[in-house]
Amino acid sequence: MDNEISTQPHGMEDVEIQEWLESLDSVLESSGPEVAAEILERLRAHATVNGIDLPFTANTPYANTIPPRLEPLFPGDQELERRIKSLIRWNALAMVVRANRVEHNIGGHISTYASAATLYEVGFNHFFRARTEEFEGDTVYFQGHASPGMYARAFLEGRISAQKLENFRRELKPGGGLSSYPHPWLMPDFWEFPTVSMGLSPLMAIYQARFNRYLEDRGLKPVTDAKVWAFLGDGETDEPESLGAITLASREHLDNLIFVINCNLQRLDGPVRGNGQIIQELESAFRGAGWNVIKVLWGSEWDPIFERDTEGLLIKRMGQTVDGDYQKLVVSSGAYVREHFFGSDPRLLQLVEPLPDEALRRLRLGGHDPRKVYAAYKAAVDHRGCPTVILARTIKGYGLGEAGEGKNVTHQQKKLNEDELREFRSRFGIPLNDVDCIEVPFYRPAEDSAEIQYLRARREALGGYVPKRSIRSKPLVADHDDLFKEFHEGSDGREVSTTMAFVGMLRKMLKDPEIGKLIVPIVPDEARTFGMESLFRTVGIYSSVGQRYEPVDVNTLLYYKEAKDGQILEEGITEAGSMASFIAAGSAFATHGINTIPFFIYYSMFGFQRIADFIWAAADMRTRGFLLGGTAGRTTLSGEGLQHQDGNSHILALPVPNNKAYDPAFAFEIAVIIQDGIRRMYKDGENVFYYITVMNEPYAMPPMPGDVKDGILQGMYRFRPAVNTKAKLCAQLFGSGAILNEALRAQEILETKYGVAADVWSVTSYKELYKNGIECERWNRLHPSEKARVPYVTKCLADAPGVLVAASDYLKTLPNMISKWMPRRLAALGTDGFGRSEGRAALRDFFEVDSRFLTLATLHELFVDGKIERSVLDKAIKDLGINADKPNPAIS
Ligand SMILES: Cc1ncc(C[n+]2csc(CCOP(=O)(O)OP(=O)(O)O)c2C)c(N)n1
Ligand SMILES: [Mg+2]
Repeated sequence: MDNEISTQPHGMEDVEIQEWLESLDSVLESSGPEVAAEILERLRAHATVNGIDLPFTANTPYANTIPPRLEPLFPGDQELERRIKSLIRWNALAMVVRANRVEHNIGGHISTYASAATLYEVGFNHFFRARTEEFEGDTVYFQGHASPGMYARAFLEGRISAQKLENFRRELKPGGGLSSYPHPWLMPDFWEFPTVSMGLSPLMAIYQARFNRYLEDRGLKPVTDAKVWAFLGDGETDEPESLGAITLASREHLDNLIFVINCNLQRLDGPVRGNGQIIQELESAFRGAGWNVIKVLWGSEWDPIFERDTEGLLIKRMGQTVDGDYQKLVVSSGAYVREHFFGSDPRLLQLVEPLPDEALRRLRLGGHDPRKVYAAYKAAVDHRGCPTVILARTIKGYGLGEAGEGKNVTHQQKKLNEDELREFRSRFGIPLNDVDCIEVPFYRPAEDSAEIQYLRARREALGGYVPKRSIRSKPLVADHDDLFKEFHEGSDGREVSTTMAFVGMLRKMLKDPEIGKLIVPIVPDEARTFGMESLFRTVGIYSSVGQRYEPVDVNTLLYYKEAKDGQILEEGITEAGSMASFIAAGSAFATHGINTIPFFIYYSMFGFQRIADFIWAAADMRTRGFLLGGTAGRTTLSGEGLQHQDGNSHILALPVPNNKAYDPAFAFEIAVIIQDGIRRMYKDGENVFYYITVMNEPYAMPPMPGDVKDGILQGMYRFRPAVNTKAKLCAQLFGSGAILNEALRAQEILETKYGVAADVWSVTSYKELYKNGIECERWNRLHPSEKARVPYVTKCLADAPGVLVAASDYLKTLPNMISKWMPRRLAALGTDGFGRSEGRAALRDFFEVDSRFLTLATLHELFVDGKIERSVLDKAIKDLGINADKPNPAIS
């Protein structure tokens, strides 16, 4: 803070600099900014050619991007808008304070909205257009922790009752409450996008904006000027997802996308960059990525001071001040600011000489000045050719005074004492007396007050209220029996993988008259892995610019065809980005009223394991569609090793309540699951989405053995009963996915070598069986005098004789979690442990899930039941070639 500022590099004369500046001014005046920019660009090139080493910087000075002379007129009634905003501030604060008075530690945030109120209010009064019959509307991602402000506004709008506000964070109260953050699952008529897991919404917003273009380019929706707005915290930008896709946005020229970053310079614990400048850091990142950056740093009160600063001293001083100092300065007294900021140079002091200390203290930051914010938004909305980011400087906890303004603890401030409440009330002119205000009542002016009338009129002019979620798509009508029938027939002995079978279905679905155009295949650079390259040619890869080059393989049948109306979203190596596309496509039934059906196929290990939080957000959003975990199974993906071989995802899918997870073995199973899924989601409007694992192991696909559709969907069915119905030794074998074939082989070994008659079941979904089991248990507990419900597993196995043995390519937990609804003890085999770079046979030996281990496990269970001698076991271990002293795969 105490560096002496010099403006004379290498002894250059003031007058010389002045001349250069004056001539630029005159160009600006006579020929405009474009010519001035051209001259500067030429100068830069000239300097470089002449050996002048100009340091690279993507930064502009620490000043507002839009100069006052280019600011548009503010179109609103600024005084009324200020009063409305003050009321919202009060009610937002009241929600949190009241909630915490009733229930200590119920939480909530005051400071985030306090800093962002102007950023939102300018949007609500002038920019955010609602979704209407005629216009699709703008899409707004609200910063999660600012939710009290959105609720408080909806309260003034008459959309949320005082009782609901009273029950902020108390959703289970009679009459209902409000969820802490934006959760469409919890408030499906209000919130559209879950944003509170920080970093997700910026990435989702980018892909949403790109998906909007995709829908337009494919003729699924009209071309409009609808915008996607994403409001982020500056601390949030540290999440890798936040900035991870910004180059996609510029590459795709997404001028329908606007980021507003609330730069209050603070996060939860303290400053975002105490020793640096987060705004400058973000500016260079975004400018470097090709975004239009608009900095809104200083409020109107600063304009005359800058005008007096003909030497550029002030801007230089601002550029040298670190955020830690700024955090202190903005909440300090005028005298302090004069001494510590302007006092570093007598010439700076002179600039503010006419201003009394009180005026110095009141110099607003840009993000708190509606005129500056309006100018930035207007420029962003009008900007063409690339996305815009607005970096708005604000104060965290603005208006809280001693209760937290700009303090490091402010993020978690939830309580104000009486004096602090009175001060806040006075500062924002809330019409409550000294006694009433300490009760922190909600305050809504009369319906016919100027404030309410204005607020309603503004929203009416913008098409209605925001946020608001509604489902505008019409249900599908066809049943698609014909589409899926052929896959019930089997492959006639031809060896195909379930992935190939799925791709065959996808190809057919793409041709369907009803759903063909709605299918959105999404792939993160793995189409060839899954044998999908034929689709490149038939439906094309989406590219907003078509194909500007002749592809190297143009003479081949399956050339790499990019097209403006291409249907495949080939996202490149980004599972997170692909998932964001999945979310955009799978929620279009609400966002756009379009039933797009996404099929996102990826390396299964890089799904739930890598991007689980996006999947959780998709669930919250009631996203529809199909996630396909390709190359799935710990022992079915050979060669790749421990980072690729997935024995986890069906476990990781368990916690997602509305996700239906299937591990099918055969083509007909997949056909049944997908057909039923489309019906549930797009015809019946169920809020579910699917996870289906598909494998790359080729084998003959059998025909569907009778009508087992219901069993497939419920999670299990008897695929191949034992031949010998009179055998003394019996078993039930449960297999899933590619491991089902091991169970079928074990069935033969057991029958021919050990006289054991085994039925083989295909368990298509342990998750479905588990959910059904716990649902029955719960119902029975709550209804003791009614007829008990019987879990589906129990029903299936009611008359099934013999010992029970299960094997899957996933952790043993899966079968174990349903064993309690089985009639007897279950032996579970699975693939707990790290994978190996090996072939399938060796892997199944290593993980002890092949037909030999299934046979041994069955014999062992029979031995435990006293049905066979120990010697049979000893001999079997030898005969089956099992190494009993091999390492334990679970821990090696
Ligand atoms: C992924 C994730 N990590 C951590 C948190 C917890 N958290 C909530 S708000 C917050 C600080 C937010 O700071 P900033 O993004 O600057 O927003 P501000 O409130 O300052 O506007 C943190 C760490 C979260 N919500 N999400
Ligand atoms: Mg912040």
